[in-house]
Formats: sequence, C-alpha cells, structure tokens
Amino acid sequence: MFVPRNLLVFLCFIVVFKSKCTESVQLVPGVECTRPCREGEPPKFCYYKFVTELYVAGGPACFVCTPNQDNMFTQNCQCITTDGFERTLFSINRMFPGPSIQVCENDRVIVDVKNEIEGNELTMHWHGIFQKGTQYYDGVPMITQCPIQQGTTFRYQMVPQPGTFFYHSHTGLQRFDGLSGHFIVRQPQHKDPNGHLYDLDLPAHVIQINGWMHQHAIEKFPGLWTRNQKQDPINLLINGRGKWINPQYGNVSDSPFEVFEVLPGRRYRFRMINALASPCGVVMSTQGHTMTVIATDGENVNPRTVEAITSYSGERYDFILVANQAPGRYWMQFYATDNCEEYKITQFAILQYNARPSRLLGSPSSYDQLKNEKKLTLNPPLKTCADDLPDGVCVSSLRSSKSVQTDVLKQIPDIKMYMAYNFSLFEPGELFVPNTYTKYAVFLPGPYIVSSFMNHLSFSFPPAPLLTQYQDVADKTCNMDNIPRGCSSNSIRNCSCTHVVYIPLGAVVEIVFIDEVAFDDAHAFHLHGYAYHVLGMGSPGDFGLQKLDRDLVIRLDQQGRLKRNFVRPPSKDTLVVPNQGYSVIRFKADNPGSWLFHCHYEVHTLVGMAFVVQVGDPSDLPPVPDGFPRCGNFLPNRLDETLRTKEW
Ligand SMILES: *[C@@H]1O[C@H](CO)[C@@H](O)[C@H](O)[C@H]1NC(C)=O
Ligand SMILES: *[C@@H]1O[C@H](CO)[C@@H](O)[C@H](O)[C@H]1NC(C)=O
Ligand SMILES: *[C@@H]1O[C@H](CO)[C@@H](O)[C@H](O)[C@H]1NC(C)=O
Ligand SMILES: [Cu+2]
Repeated sequence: MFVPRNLLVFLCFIVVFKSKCTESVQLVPGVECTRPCREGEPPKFCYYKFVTELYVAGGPACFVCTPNQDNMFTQNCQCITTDGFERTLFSINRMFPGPSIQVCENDRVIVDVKNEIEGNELTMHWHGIFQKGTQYYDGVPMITQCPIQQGTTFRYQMVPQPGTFFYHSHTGLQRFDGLSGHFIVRQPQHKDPNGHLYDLDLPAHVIQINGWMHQHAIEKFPGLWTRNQKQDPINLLINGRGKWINPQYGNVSDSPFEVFEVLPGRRYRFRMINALASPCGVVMSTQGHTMTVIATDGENVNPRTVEAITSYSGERYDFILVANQAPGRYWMQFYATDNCEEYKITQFAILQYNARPSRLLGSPSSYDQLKNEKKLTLNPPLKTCADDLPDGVCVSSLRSSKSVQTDVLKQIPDIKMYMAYNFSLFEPGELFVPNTYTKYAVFLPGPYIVSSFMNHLSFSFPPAPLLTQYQDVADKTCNMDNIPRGCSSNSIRNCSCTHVVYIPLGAVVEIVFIDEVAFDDAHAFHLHGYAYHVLGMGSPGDFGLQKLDRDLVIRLDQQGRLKRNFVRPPSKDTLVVPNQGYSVIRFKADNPGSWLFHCHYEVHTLVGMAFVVQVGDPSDLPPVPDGFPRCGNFLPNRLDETLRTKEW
C-alpha cells in the first residue's frame, strides 16, 4: 500500500572507503521476500516501509471496505476490525498486526520506520533476532538508540537468523495498542531437524495472539486508585481478529474470526506468537487435533505432542498440526489465565479444511469448559515445573534438537548471578510529600502502589543510549557493586538507576532468577541479543517450603539442590519463571552489545523489572553507524550569552 510493488530502490553500499560507492544492491519490496526458501539461492535485500499512525479501529475506513473471512489476506483494505469495538489504536500502514515480515535465512531486512504518531516517540524491537553485527538496530529506546521522533524515519538493517519472531514497539505502553507484527525467517526445509515431520510451512499459518483493551493503555497506567481497572486486557485477538461479547447486552460483534485453511491429510507447521503485554497466559487448543511442538522462541526442540499450549508474553511456539480429521471446520480455542482469569476471556479462530466453507462442527467451548478440560498442556499456567506433571509438560523438560555447545555447559560457569525480583509497596504519603518530588515509576495492580526491583535496584532508562553514548550516561548506571547513594536494603526510595551488569566477551554466564513476589503471577523474562539455555526450574514446594528468597536459593544451590539438566537443555529467549520459584539459565556471551533483560510484561518493565547485560567493550563492537542519531539532556554549564550581555 505504501510501497509500490514495482519500486526498485538502489542503495549505495559503503565498503572500506568512506563515502565511495563501490557496490549497489537492489532492494525488493518486502512482500516479494515471502517465498519458499531454497538452498543456494542468493539472499534478497528485503525493503519494508512502516508508517505508524494514530488510527481508529472500526472507524471511517470501514465504510469504504470491510475485511471479512474471505478477503482476509488482501491487505488493500484500510479498515481495521479488531473485535468490532471502535477505539483508537496505533497502526502500522493502517494494519493491525502490522505488515507480516516473512523472509528466508540470509536475507537482508531493511525497515524504514516513519513515526507519524502525533506527540509520541517510538522504537521498534525485533524480538528474538540476535542482531549480531547489527547491535545498533535492536530498537530499545535509550539502550540501543534514541527514540524515533514524530515526523522522522529511522532505518533498521539486519540479517536475521531462522525462526519465529515478531516485532513490536519497545516504547512506553505502545505494544498494548497495536504496534506489533509477525517476523518469520524460514530456511530450506531439509535444514530443519524436524523438517521431515511436516509438508507445508505456509505464510498464512502464523498465529499472533494479542491482548486487547477497549481504551488506550495509558488510561490504565499507572492505574486508577478509586475505580481499579488493573492493566489487564478484556479480550484476545488472533492476528488482530476475533469477536467481542458485549457483557451488557450479551450480543456478539460482527467482526470476522481469523481462518486458517488446510487440506485433508497434510501436515502443517504453525507458528504461534504470544504478543501480549500483560501478565496473562494464553492456553491454545484445537478441537479434534493435537499439536506437536518442534520449536520455541526460534530454537528447535525434539518433537513433543500435546493437546494444549500455554504461552506468555514474548514466547513463541511452533507446532505441527496434521489435518487428519473429517474435513470440516474446527475451532481453534484460546483462553486467558493468571491475571486475566477474572474476565474469563476466550477467543477463537477457525481451522478450515478446503477453501470452501463447510458447516462448523459443534460450538466453541465456554471459558469454564476450556479451563476444566483435562488436556496434556505444554508450559502449564503457574505450575511448578520440576519433572513432568501428569497433565503438563514443562518447558525445562523439552530437549534441544541440536547438541549444545559443550563450553556453555561446563560445570562451573565463568560468571554466576542470582537475580531476585520483587515488588515493593508504597503508601500514598511516601510518594506525595508536598514540596518534594519522588519519581513515579509505579503502577496500581489493585489497591496498592507498586514498584519493582531486581536485586534491590529499580531499573530506569538513562537519558541517552547506553550503547552509543555511554560517556553521557555512565553516572546513571548502577549494579550490586555500585549502588546509588541513599539506596539500602531498608530503603528502596533511592534505588532507581540504570542497572547494568558487565560481562566480558566470551564468558559463560549463569543466572538464577528468584521470584520473591508474593502476588500470584509468574514473570516472563526476555533477553535481547541471545537465546539462553534453560537448565532447570522449580518451586518452593520442591524443598518443602512456602516461598523462596535470594539468600535461601544461594544456600540451596551451595548444597547442590537446585535442578540443572545438562543434556540438551532447550534454548529460549523468553522464559516464565515459576510463580515464587526459580529458574536457572545459561548463555555464552559471544554477542557484544547492550542487551536488555526484562520482564516482558510492559508495565513491569516500566516500573523497574529489568537490567542490562553489557557484553564486551566498545572495541568489541562494530563502529557506530555514520550519522547515527544522538540525543540527551541539554544542560550547558554557562548561561546563554544573550542572557548575560543583553542590555536592559
Ligand atoms: C449490542 O447491542 C447494543 C444495544 O442494542 C448495540 O448498541 C451494540 O452495537 C450491539 N453490538 C455489540 C457488539 O455490542
Ligand atoms: C517482597 O515484597 C513484599 C512486599 O513488599 C514483602 O512483604 C516481602 O517480604 C518481599 N520478599 C522478600 C523476600 O524480600
Ligand atoms: C534520597 O536521595 C536524596 C537526594 O539525593 C536525599 O535527600 C534523601 O535523603 C535520600 N533518601 C533516602 C531515604 O536516603
Ligand atoms: Cu513481571
């Protein structure tokens, strides 16, 4: 729509000699990169232009045309339906999800993001892409780049590794309000260790799950005190589609469901993306069909057949669905758990055999039916994940389909960290003392004012990018060896800083996450720039305890009682640590850069549940790209000359 299909763009490539064009490459419109991937085919330079806007779902564009189940793959209609409720949202090219990036391994991906959202800045993060060699394009505001100001364009460039990824805004709460989309990188099927298990890996078989509110997320941040509405969605959307049941009248919106077409007898690879921003799991199942999980977070695992998959914010699961049932239509069923439980949210998509619609088989299950059905579930909500449960398969019991670099599994890691996280509660009187100012990085998940800490430090973004302007922000950084003045374990008031952990390039790093939070939710930790090995996870019950804390876990570890599996541990970039439990992860720090490691619930990141893994020195990095935008405070030492010399 914004990129004419026949547009050929020539780009001067600057190699070795500055400003001397030695090579020009042909950019092809991104849609032309969606193709079967063949061995030996030269990579394409895939060009996307994203224009972000403040837009209306169900708005005036829907008088011009309305997408429905039959024309769902045409992207020409500028009507965004969502769940049929009219609201403002952020759109990319007047679409939600944004344009589907689907390329082949080794393709070069170039995305120009033009920010046309009035009064908002943004960055776009390519969730799961390692960005090795392209560290400056990870898209985290004030960590890897300055935010893209309204009216300006920032060009992202990367060579993504194969896998199922997605992109989303990394700024503020924008991910809640529509700025996300697929990012799929295929490889020739024979290179996939599970490639013999499926026949087709179709561009249309991507399932992006979003949480959906009926107002802008900023309405809920920090949250209302007297009319508590929390930060949870009231609905789910599947590729931006679905229905809403108006609780007031019990009637259902006429917005379309997402439809996935299959042919009888074929084996299909589906790629599921959990793009939620909230602390809710989503359990997915398909009537009459099992799912064989073959990859998570872009990393292949040995096949595991289950009846349902629970996913959390930022996770991806690829599975094979065999169309081996009587041809017809089947419900793909989704319901939200954990924090979302009280709204009893369900959403559905349709699995349709053959292109021509036939009758639906049965009616979709209700929330209570779905919740009470006994199904073998991968990643069961909030469960302890010691060993396989009777009705659950824990992520830590998946096995990587490739043997793991032995170095990373050596007995003693080079660096070992215990990262405990918790919320802390404030009284209104502590924050709002007349004539003082206390930073308001808190939210209201109930009748509490809450901030978050990791090892007692509450992460805040610096005023300029850590990666490219380190000198400007060094004094804002902190870690356990360098805590800010006034921050102590009895006083969390002065503990807000840019928590940076320094790791030498090449070190084997082990992190034990410890959930000290008393609330009933499990947090999903996402590391940028890497996939890490999940060695083990467990809960206080494993030790006959009610809860864990950092000191206790250190002691248990010294006694050799934390679980660690060294046989083909699975790799992930987003992991749900069991509620009030622990997880052990490892990675080899072979990708230099400034990588955010954070709870993927948007609000938790904003109140401090994050830190930066700083790998290597500036000399380990490629040079900062020419003309890379800079930003920061303007606080000159001298007053402006005019003020001092102007005559009165
Ligand atoms: C439901 O009924 C109400 C009242 O008649 C109407 O305003 C609304 O548009 C209908 N649809 C939905 C999805 O709420
Ligand atoms: C976690 O925070 C809660 C609420 O502030 C507090 O009661 C609890 O003691 C903390 N847990 C640990 C282990 O510090
Ligand atoms: C926090 O820091 C401010 C100024 O840096 C100081 O005035 C205040 O006493 C500190 N608060 C605590 C609890 O130490
Ligand atoms: Cu969290």
